[in-house]
Amino acid sequence: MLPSKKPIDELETGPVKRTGTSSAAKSGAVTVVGPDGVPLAPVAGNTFSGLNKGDVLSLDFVWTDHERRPYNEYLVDVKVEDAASGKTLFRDGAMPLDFNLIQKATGVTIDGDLNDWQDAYPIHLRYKTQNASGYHDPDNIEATAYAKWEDDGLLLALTVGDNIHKQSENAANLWKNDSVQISLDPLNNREAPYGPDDVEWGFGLTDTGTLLTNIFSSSLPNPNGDISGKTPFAAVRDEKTKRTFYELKIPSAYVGHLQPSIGGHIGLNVAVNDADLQNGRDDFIQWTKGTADSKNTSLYDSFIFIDDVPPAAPDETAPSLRIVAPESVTLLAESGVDSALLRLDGTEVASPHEVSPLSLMPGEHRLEAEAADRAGNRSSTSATLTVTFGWEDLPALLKYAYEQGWIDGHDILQSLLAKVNGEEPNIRPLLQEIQALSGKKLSEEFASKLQELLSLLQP
Ligand SMILES: [Ca+2]
Ligand SMILES: [Ca+2]
Ligand SMILES: [Ca+2]
Ligand SMILES: [Ca+2]
Repeated sequence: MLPSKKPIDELETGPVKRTGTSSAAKSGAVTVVGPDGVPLAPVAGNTFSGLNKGDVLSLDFVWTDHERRPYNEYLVDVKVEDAASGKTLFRDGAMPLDFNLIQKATGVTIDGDLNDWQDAYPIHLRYKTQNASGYHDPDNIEATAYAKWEDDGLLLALTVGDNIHKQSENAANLWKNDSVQISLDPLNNREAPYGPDDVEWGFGLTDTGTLLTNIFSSSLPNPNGDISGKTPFAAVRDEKTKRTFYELKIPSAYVGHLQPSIGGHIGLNVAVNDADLQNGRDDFIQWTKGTADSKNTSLYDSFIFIDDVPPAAPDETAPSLRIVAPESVTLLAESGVDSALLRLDGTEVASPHEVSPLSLMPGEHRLEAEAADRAGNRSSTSATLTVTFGWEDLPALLKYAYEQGWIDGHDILQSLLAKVNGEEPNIRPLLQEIQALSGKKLSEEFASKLQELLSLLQP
């Protein structure tokens, strides 16, 4: 499969490229099954004929599985069958998709733990054409590399499968043993040999645990040589799984033309060197040619800086609502609520809504709440607010009215309280006094409310 320049949710076709290897011209058919197990339909046929050795066959298939997976790992089953004999010429049951994409980094910690790379797009170093020896043994050397960008540099992570870890060289010679080489063509101007903007860095984890960083190629004013410990780099060897993890940052401060921004392009190549038993380098594998074999940035893939925030899982949960009463009425809604509405007796009120004395007459009141979240899920709830009022509530109400200034004068308050504090409710003299004071020592509105309340208490 050719590397994709689009993230998985925008992928429309999966192009299969195959180079003829047989001296006799071949005819046949290519089938591809997607990561979800569904065969991909060819865009314009899946057969070929007259494919000679060295000929390049390219066929497009319609990509249908857009589900994002951790580390953007999408495995397809590719099969090439010979038309004449029906024999399988080629089969890779778990061929991973590669991407020429550099994801924007958020929250990456350079610690050798690649858990923070699950949203990154991979390139896989696993084909015999990528191997120096022209032969590929997955146990001997294989790698997956990821790149991410920050405003001030490029982050890279590699998980390397290697049967024996060996690194006993110094920084300048680290390439001779197990190590990683990164080449950048920041201007993407594809020069050979390296141009003034191009750099080649190397990273190694020694057998004693020392971390080596060496700049093999750069032009002034960019620094050169052994910079071990000066830039962020971590490496961890796991002997159980025979894997070595590299996590590092190439800061823009060290590479003048490295200025990542969305939609920008950079030439990038990754090589992994392997030494196992002998002193020097046994083998290496590189994404494209031009780093470990020659110094040629025109052979590099052009990678695109993207900011590909994975879409959030669809929100199908309606917001939950709760009405809390009675001193104040508060609408409690979950976060993620886009709009919420509280109605009291059909009139919209703010939440929280203070239920002040006398603002609601005794009896039942209807509370209704509605909320919607950004996904358009709606929910509603309602409650009944029952307001009670009795003779025993009058002293507190009068004191409250005095504090509010509705009763003008402490003597008036005392006079009213005297009529209320009796053992038996005696409403008539109280009503007469209220009538006489209304608009004078009692606010007209309070007097009117109080009369209304007292009339409800009358037998
Ligand atoms: Ca990490
Ligand atoms: Ca090896
Ligand atoms: Ca360049
Ligand atoms: Ca090795």
